[in-house]
Amino acid sequence: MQFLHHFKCIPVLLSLLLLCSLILPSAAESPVPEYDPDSLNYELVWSDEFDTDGLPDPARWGYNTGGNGWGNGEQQYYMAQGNATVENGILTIELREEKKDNSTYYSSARMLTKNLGDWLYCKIEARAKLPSGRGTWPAIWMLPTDRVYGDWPNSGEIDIMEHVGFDPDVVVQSIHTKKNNGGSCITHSTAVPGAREEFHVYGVEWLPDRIIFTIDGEQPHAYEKPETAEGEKVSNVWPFDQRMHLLINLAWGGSWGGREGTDKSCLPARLEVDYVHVYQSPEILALTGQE
Ligand SMILES: [Ca+2]
Repeated sequence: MQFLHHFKCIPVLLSLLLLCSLILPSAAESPVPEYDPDSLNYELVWSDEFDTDGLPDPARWGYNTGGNGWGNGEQQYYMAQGNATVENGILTIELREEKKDNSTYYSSARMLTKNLGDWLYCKIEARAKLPSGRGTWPAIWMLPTDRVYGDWPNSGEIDIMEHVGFDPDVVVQSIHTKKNNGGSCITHSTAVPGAREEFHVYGVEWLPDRIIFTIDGEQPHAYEKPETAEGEKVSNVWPFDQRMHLLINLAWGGSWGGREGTDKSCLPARLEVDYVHVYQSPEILALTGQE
């Protein structure tokens, strides 16, 4: 308020304020640094080739465990051990029907790199072979590590690969934000013939102003940081300026995977992953103060 006392004439003040608003970016809209997306260099910063037989490397992977449906009415129970194994260079997450005390349940695994691998702007490539069968719902995806803008969906979600068994060989890649989430998320489906018989590379390139989805190096879909309306929070449509981590899981049933029922004759079902590569660009790290 001290500032005002230097001006005797309100029209002059208003003119100056208008001029400033035209020249200066709004503080709320952190400006996107200038870069050439076609000339970025990338360096491998995190990877798992799954080349050591046994349990997945605990220095790279943790687990979410339990069964409460995971917000989608999913039927599987996620275990910390026994459903995710590495053999012959491949990570396998196996979804099984289990019998115990005359009751039946479904076991699987949900692995995540939270606090072991967390990145702000990166390129991820995961080479994977998807399971078959109505009710299977594998995913390779990202969630915010610090939930700076609040709980889901306010801090965002990036789905690099989702596949539901009732819609075989169709890979779905999506963005969830506070404004667009769940059934109204921003999503794109791509036919990937042979996705359940052979390995394909599913990826994302996450930049300060766009998220580019990839499949085998093609770019079927991109989400550009939108312009925000007057008074709308940037984080409502672009919470993607905070670090995120990677998740890999195989769900059973639920609001989407089980939409057309489940057929347990497909069990055990397997999601296989040959490698996960995470790259970051030194140029982007420098531009965003992460050196
Ligand atoms: Ca491998």
